[in-house]
Amino acid sequence: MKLSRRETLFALAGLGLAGKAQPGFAAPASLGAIAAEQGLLFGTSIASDTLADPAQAALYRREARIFTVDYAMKFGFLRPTADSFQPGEADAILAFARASAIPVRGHTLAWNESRPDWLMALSTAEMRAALDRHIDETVGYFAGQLHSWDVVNEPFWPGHRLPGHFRDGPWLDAFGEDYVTRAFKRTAAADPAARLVLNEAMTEAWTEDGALIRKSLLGLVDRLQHDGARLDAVGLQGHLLPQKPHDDAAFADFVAELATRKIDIYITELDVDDTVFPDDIGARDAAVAEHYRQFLTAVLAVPAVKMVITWQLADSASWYDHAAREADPDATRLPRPLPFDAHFAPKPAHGAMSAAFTARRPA
Ligand code: 9MR
Repeated sequence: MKLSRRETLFALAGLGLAGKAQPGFAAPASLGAIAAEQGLLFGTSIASDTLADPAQAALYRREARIFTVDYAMKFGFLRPTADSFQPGEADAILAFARASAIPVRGHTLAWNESRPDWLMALSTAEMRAALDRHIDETVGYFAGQLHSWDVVNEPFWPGHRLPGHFRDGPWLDAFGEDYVTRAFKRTAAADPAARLVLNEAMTEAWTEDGALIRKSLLGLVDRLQHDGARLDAVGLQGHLLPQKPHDDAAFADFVAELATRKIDIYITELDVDDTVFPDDIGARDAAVAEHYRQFLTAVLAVPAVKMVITWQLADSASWYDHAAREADPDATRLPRPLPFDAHFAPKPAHGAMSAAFTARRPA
């Protein structure tokens, strides 16, 4: 049997040797393995295009000890029309993960931004029924296969100027603020084994909005616990924006305050926006790496932080890359927000992340 180079890489990946087969660089130890030595779970989000590219699949399998489904479990993706349910891509990701014994996080059940047109045309009573049915059916369908669910995603958005700083959208319209507790209780009933996570963005920003989101999030955790809903972890996304004010030490204090609620903390969508860094790739990669190092060093000092997940692993798979190409198909300055480049070679961010993981004292 003669194997193509891609097939060879694919086969070697199963032995953990894929990096060594690639010319031009020696594979460093995997981020997942380095993190695991400190009792930390490292992983990445994943979409179906990764499964279609054997070299990329090998990279993801080698580096990650947990996956989050990037978009294939979102409401609008699973239910493009009122009566359809299309779990095919999510099933393919689960099968890929299962073959390597990598646990998977479901993302996400109640997010006011995933709202197909058909949903927005429903009456309030129909919308309520749609959320209940979505949770019962979707959580039931994947029950027993998931490590955790991001039950509610991004509940707050001060820009919408609503009471409590809640994000506007169908679920808030249908149930008011109680949609959050309702979603947690229904998810717990439909899959008692999955850990239940409240996921939020922008908590790292030291801006007026960031402060409002942090305060509102603490209040929501208290409310869920008061309402008797099971909450296992809070997910802090970590889409780092160097162009905005930030304070890693103060952020770590906020994370420690959250952890006093006896919940775990997951960093769920880590990446670094490189817009304001130099065009020169060496200088840009160094600046991105330093940003990762400082953020992770601060936040990993909090023992409740049990997991770090990047939003994809390779620059070419990043939502920043996709957005840049959509804005300008001929774009030459493509974003470099992640630890691996478009050829799947490790970047300085990889070294910075390894160093921050290694420096963490095991809990
Ligand atoms: O990476 C996701 C991208 O493929 C989708 O088009 C987009 C809209 O559904 O969502 C992206 O992921 C987002 C995540 O679900 C929530 N936090 C922000 C992420 C980046 O935009």
